[in-house]
This record gives sequence, structure tokens and C-alpha cells, in this order.
Amino acid sequence: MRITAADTLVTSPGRNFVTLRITTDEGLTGLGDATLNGRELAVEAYLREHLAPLLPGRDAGAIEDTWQYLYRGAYWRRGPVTMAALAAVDTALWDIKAKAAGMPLYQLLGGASRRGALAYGHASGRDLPELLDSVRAHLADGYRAIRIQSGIPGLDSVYGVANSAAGGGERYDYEPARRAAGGAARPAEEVWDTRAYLRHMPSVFEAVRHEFGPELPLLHDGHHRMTPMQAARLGKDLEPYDLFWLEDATPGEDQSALRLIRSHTTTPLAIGEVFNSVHDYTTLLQERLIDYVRSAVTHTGGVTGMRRLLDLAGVHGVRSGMHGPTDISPVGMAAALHLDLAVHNFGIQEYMRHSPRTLEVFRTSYRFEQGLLHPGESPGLGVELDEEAAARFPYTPAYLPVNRLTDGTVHDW
Ligand code: CS2
Ligand code: MG
Repeated sequence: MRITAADTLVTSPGRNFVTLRITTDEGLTGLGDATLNGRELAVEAYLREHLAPLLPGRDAGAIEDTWQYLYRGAYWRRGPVTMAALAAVDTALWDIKAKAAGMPLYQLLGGASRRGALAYGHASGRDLPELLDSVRAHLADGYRAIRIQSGIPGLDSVYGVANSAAGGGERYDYEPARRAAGGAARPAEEVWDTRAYLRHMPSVFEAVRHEFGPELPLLHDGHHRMTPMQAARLGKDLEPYDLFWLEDATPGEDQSALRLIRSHTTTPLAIGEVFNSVHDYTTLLQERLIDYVRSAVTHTGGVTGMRRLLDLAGVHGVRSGMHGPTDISPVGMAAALHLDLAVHNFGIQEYMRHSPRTLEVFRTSYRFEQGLLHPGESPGLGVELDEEAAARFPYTPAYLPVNRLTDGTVHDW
């Protein structure tokens, strides 16, 4: 079976998505997610200008050879744009291969190792009453693990507190990428105060544990903002609340900083959603400095790249915790779920749920039942893209916010 075409599709049903569709001479097509929040057109151009022209005529089944050809052949390897583009090609080829075999992708990856993938949702609130209501809503929706993000007294807007918590947007309309006030296509700016955050968060978890008990798996995302010592302090302060994980406690590329954090706290640590290669993790994995890898199929070289990472993580007792916000498209989410079902060292799957508008464009067969996600039994990934619907939502530039400390210094968002 030969590749005959590779086309990029950009659509924006509430937020921007970049999708690659590969077509073969036997009429089979495959989809790959190439969405990089705030930098979508960079990936689309890399695909359209530099990868797509190389694909027609290639054996659609030669997935590993194509991966190596596009990875090593680029010379300039790794990086978020390159690896998201490569991910889209790889995922689309796995979609095709599984369709050709007449089976869901997870069967090609070794079959099911579990009934379903434990999902976690995002509860948030500007204040405690709103947060507790959000936890109740997620429990009512069937979630059995919940991420806790809270407003911070004295700060106007804080990462992870959903629009709907502020009364705007659709129920699942959490989208951090937006324009600044007045619609100018430039990042909004937010103000951050780590000391206020460190003072506030233990009381938040105290209240959540008091309300919902000791069993419910609770997660929290530090979102890259703390120094190693601040992260060590928060990890220690949260130990009484038995978190499932503390995520991105400090900027992950400073891998050796995790040695310091690890030496102070037993709170489990998760890192890696901004990584794009297994090589970003080597110290973290070899020294067991983290408990979960956070990468997404979409950002880590596809099914091939993610499987390689998860196998190395498994050798070191580290489990998966794949990134699954709304800026991973349903195609990327489906690919994650097939891996979640098959790999042995599964941990948990982030599942923010896409908006109804997004699901008008991407027809999915994965399901969320009793707190577990399952990719479904459709051949391939189990996702189809409705081009008519996609055309109704043209691309609009959007940027993730820029964060500043109270004195104006740019900080990690
Ligand atoms: C967050 C993401 O879900 C998470 O863990 O870190 O929502 C992140 O903020 C977005 O993916 C950025 O586009
Ligand atoms: Mg995160």
C-alpha cells in the first residue's frame, strides 16, 4: 500500500486544531494530531512544506522507517514543532495500518492490559465554594480522580481556573489560549505571586479532603512556576493530603532540580507535558526522580515516540500520565487511549473533555464510563474528521498567556 497524499487541515471549533490526513492508493486514510497550542501554524507549515512532499510513493506500512527517515533525515531534530509534525505523520500511519488489519489500534500494540484507562478531570474554582461545587460536578459526571486548581487570594486570574468557573463559556470551555482584551492577536498577561500560592494551597487541600474524604485521588498542577526549594516545600506541605501527583512542580528541563525536590518530599511527581523526546527524560527516569511521565502522543513523535518513552519509563518503574487537555485534539486523545489500554505501566489519563463544537468536527468512538476511558472497537484510531464541519470554524490566532511576577518580571506561565 503506497501513500498518495498528505494534507493538513486547520480548524477552530472553539480552539485551534491542526490535523494531518494521509491517503493511500488502496483508499484507506489515516489521521494525525499536530496541534501545538499557540504555535499551530508553525507545525502546519513544517508539515505542508517539509514533510508532506516527502511522503507520496512511500510504503504506508513502513512506519518505523518513515519515523527514522523524518527524524534523522531532518538533521535538525527534536523540538516541539518538529516532533508534533512527526507525531502527526506517525499517528496517521498507525491509523492506516490498524484499519488495514481491520482492528482497533490497541490490538496492534499488544492487546488490552486493562478494562479501561482511569481518567482524571479538572475541577477548579476562583474560591473554595466554587471549587467544591466543581469537584461535586466532576464526581457526578463519573470522574474517579480529580485535579484541583484554585484561585489565589489577591490574584485576578490563575492558571487552571476554568472560564466556566467564572461563569463564562460552555461547561467544558476551558481554554487558556486567548487574545488580550480588545481582540489584539497577542498574549494576555497574568500576574503571579508564588508566596501567596504556597501560603494558600495547603488550606485548599485541607478543605477538599475534609469534604470528600481520604480516598479520592487528587492531583495538582504547579505549572512550572516554583523554584526547586519552593516545590520541595509545597510537596512536603501537601503530604498530609496524599496527592496522586504534584505536576510540573518546577521547570522540567532543569532535570537535576528534581533531585532536591525528591530529597524533601514523598509526594509523587509528574513532569513532561512540554517535553517532546525520550531524551528529555533520561536523568529523570534513570534516577527515578519522577513517578509519572506527562508527555502526549501529539507532542512526542506519535505512537512510535510515545511507546519508546513508555517502555523506557517502565524499565525504571515510572508510569504513564499522558497529557490530555482540550488542546490535544480528539485524534491525539484517541491515540493516547489505545496506548493507555495496551501498555503495562499505565498510570492515569488526563481527560478534560472537548466541547460539543469540537465533537461536531471530530467523530470519535472512544467512551468514558464509570471513570474509565476506552478507545472503542472501531478499526484504527476510531476518529473521523468531518471536513464540512471543519470548514465552518476558520483558524483564529490565539496565544497562551504570558505570566509576570508582581514586580513585572516575566515568569513561567
Ligand atoms: C496543563 C495544560 O492540562 C495540563 O496539565 O498543563 O492544560 C496546559 O496548560 C495546556 O496544555 C497549554 O496549552
Ligand atoms: Mg500540566
